[in-house]
Amino acid sequence: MQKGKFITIDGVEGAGKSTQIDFICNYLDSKGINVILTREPGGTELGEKIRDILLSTDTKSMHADTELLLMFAARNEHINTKIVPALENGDWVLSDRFTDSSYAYQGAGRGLDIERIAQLEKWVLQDFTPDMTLLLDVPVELGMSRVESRGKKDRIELENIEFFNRVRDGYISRSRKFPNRIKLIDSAKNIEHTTEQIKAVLDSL
Ligand code: T5A
Repeated sequence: MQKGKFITIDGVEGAGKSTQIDFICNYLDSKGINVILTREPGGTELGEKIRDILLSTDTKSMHADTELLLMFAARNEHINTKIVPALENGDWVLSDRFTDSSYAYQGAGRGLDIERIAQLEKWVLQDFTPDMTLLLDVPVELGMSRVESRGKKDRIELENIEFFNRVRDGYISRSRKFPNRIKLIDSAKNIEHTTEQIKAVLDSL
């Protein structure tokens, strides 16, 4: 039986997820909540190996279905060996990205059939779903400009602007489909403005 809460944070590149994760962990900690931070793809030893395959530019080509299946393979390991045991232990889990990324990147971005993603989700997750998803929204060009100084791009970051605009639209349409779970956060202004909105939705949880 699940005792802790499962929170996910999602959005396009440069939306500010990593920046806000620090705040969320400290805020929950200040409330006496033990929070386990994890990420996708990855989060487990096997998942991190799959992440390397997925994001490395040494991977010269990958069929879109393979990309989707690898995301869900890593997720299956993640849920069963890390997330669910932590929740059952009474901890809260914060995941940097989760299944909404697959709908946005492989669905809206790559153009894979949403129904097939839903079938995989049903198979791997059954009815398991985050208690709350923080969707950090930023115009794609602004997000890109924030991460540009990092230099070398990973395999997915090499996609063009049209791809990321489809990803962003995919996220927004998911937030409209699941308004109770997915909280749309405007992350286009300064860091403090984003943090204030996140604090308000965490308080509601
Ligand atoms: N993926 C993942 C899929 O395709 N399908 C899936 O199912 C899953 C799970 C993973 C990749 O995998 C793909 C999606 C991704 O392409 P990742 O590790 O999650 O990648 O990394 P990114 O999304 O690339 O993370 P980024 O680091 O690019 O973005 P963040 O974490 O959102 O941004 P952050 O916090 O590092 O901020 C970037 C810069 O902006 C500044 C920060 O200080 C930092 O310098 N910043 C702001 N500046 C001004 N105002 C604000 N409000 C700011 N917020 C942050």
